[in-house]
Amino acid sequence: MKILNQHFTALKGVSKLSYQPEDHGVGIVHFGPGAFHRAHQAYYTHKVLSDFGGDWRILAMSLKSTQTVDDLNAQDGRYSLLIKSASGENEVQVVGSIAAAEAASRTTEKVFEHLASPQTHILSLTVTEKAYGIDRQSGLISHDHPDILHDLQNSDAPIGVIGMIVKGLALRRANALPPFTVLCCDNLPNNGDLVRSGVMDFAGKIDQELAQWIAEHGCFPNTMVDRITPAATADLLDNVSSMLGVEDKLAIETEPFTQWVIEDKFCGPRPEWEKVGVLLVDNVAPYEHMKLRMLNGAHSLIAYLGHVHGCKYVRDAMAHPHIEPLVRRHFQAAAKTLSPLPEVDFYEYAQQLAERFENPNIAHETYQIAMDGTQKLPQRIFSPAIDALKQGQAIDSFALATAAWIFYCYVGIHGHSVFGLDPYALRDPRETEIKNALEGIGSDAIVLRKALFGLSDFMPKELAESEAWCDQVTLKLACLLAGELDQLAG
Ligand code: CS2
Repeated sequence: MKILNQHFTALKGVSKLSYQPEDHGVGIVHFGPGAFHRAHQAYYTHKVLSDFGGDWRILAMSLKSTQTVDDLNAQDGRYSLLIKSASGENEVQVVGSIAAAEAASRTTEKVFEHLASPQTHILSLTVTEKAYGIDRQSGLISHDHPDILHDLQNSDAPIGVIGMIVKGLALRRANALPPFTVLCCDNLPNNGDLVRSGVMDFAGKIDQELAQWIAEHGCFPNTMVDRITPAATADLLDNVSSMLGVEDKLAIETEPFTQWVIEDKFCGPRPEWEKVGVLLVDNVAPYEHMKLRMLNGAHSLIAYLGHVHGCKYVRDAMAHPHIEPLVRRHFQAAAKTLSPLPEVDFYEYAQQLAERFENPNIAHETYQIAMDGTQKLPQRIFSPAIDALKQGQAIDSFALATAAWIFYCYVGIHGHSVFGLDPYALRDPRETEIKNALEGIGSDAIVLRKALFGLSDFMPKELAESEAWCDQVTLKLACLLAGELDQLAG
């Protein structure tokens, strides 16, 4: 939308596009063009296009929603990214790396056309943890995931992530092209390896030769992605309209900090992301552990404690006299479970995280982060807890995060007269199971703890069988139920 760009260019503090997006071909297909993608991968690729050019525009596909797709197409893929620093200085960048968008619920024709084209080299993904339908323990596809079930029966017309990746790869093979690199950018442990494993299992079930070809030629680098990006709200869009004098339905706010670490294991060409700040490494695991355990783990702790204690935003929890010390303690507990990373001081990283969380200009809702707890806790809280147990380190902060999640589920289902909270939706794919488990069992901490530990394939054996772990979670939960937040730091 030319108007968007012209309006922006007239305003002070707005970086206009320094390239003509239409001059650049599409080289990437991306699934999941939500706020995070637009603040992160699309931003890095935009910087490459700005500084170095290349045919690296992105064709974006939304699996579930149609609104973002319509808005993207109406704005020619352009949108403004508001980078809000703690000091109050805002920077606005117009991003031009998204070429067009499609909604899977309508048609996937253009997406598969691009996936089968020699010009496309990468399929990147930010679809959230729950969308894949891969069992985390076995790495095999989950036969109770609706998309997987559908796609196994209809592999030519898939509706889910894994089915679509496999169809895309099958088309490449049929066209005698090398595979595209599958770049998973979701907060999952060993995200590339996990997706490879699910793809291999799915492909093996529909076409053995295809599975063999993927095994030999496929590339699924692991990645670590980081940029705090709240979901866009009506307030944000109003602010942007009045600030810029133009309506931008896709505007998003984000923080100045951004990080992307990728294993340099691509099947073909890629944008020169390393020239715009991306770290290309041999092994992402230590970075990923650091981020998942310190940032995301603390985020989950904040989300569950904060939401029930009246902290609407992360920054409010960081200003809460009892919650803030617990967050700082969590950073330290998580850091103790990590292998050293050359040139990274975990203490400084923790300091930086606290400052990022405190950013007064970022309105990151605790309720947003609280979503999908069953999908997030395993890698953020349970894995470091298992390591801490093995190494004889303190587990109380991980036990607290787990108790806080149980308490959040309990309050969501029953409400809480002491906190004056009405019930709320948990927004978790296992919400019904959680509800059933907590139905009519009262409010005793042991009983509640046992009920949620009993969810199938949820609590790892190492923790479920640890008396110390079970006791700690029960103890913390009892404090929360009694409204004794001030007792938890001890
Ligand atoms: C958050 C993440 O919503 C959540 O679960 O913890 O989205 C977090 O903001 C990002 O991973 C930061 O990079």
